[in-house]
Amino acid sequence: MRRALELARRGAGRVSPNPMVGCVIARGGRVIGEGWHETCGGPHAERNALAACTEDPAGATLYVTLEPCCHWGRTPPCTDAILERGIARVVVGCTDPNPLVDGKGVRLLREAGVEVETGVLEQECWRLNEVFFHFIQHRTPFVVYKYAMTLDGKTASASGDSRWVSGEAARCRVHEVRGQLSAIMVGVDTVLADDPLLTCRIPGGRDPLRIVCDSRARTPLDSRLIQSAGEIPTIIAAVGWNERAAALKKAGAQILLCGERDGRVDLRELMRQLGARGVDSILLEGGTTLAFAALEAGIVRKVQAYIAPKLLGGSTARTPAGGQGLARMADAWRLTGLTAEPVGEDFLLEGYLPCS
Ligand code: AOF
Ligand code: ZN
Repeated sequence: MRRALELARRGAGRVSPNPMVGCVIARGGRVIGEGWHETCGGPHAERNALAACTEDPAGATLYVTLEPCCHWGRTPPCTDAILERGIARVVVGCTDPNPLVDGKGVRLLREAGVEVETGVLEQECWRLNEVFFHFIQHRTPFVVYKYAMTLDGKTASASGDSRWVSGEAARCRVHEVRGQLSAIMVGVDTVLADDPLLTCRIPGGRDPLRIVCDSRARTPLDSRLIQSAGEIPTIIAAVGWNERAAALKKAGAQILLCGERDGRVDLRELMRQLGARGVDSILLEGGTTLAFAALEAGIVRKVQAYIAPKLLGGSTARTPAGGQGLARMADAWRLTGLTAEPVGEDFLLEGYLPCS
């Protein structure tokens, strides 16, 4: 399964909106075929592995990171291919939450007499396609709330200096993530304070769609975002039409009108609208107010906190999420599946929040 995971990753950036899937066929501890899902619309991992077999796979074991499909999509069902070639045993990483599959692939194989084992390296297999799995179930973007802070929890000094909290390796990693997710979202206060460009600045990287939560359409016409809106798609999410919105539209931005909640953009509605446009993932990058609002609205699925080995102090120094905050410790949002990983001189802590 580890090898199948490795193979699956080769599909990165090529299979979207499909999941990355890898497959290994083995007999008696010997690998006789390998394959992965290479392009959206192309054959699935199982069919590629079966086609690559160096001997007849009848009676062999097939390891696959995702439950084999049993439906006709752009390609025929993998379960048919598995049965036709006489595979005796199938080992599955995680279930395919696609409502067209969702356990039916495993059931069909079992009913046909194939021995099926599920849940092998399940967490790794699930994480590999967390965006796909979320989007296919909810049709709203998978939101990653990312921030960098000092070990004492500050995102800037008391005087407002924030360049840079984290080291070069961590900043480089953020650009990689920007290239992997569909969109990046900030609050208008971040645009007013930092005038960010929000592009992916690694060689060969792809720029994400840029979204500004800007209820009153205050994004300046001369901001770097709007100046580049002709080349890089830019959405201003506002609550009503006004002259500024009209001018931003003329300058190349798309204006998305949403309902209002507490004087701000209704984030849950915004997520539904973006999902309907096919935006499957968002990196939430800035604004302490927006961060808290996003947590409160329950739209955040994953948290990525880069922690720098630095101390700043300062009772007025900014922290990652501001807003009103929660009153009681017992009500705190609790992450699950927490992992920690050194990235250069910093640590990256990642965890998940449940759907609400
Ligand atoms: C598998 N193996 O390698 C992949 C699967 O339009 P299609 O035919 O490509 O079907 C896409 C759906 O098939 C996708 O939404 C997901 O549920 C599943 N992907 N399944 O057995 C694979 N890529
Ligand atoms: Zn399939």
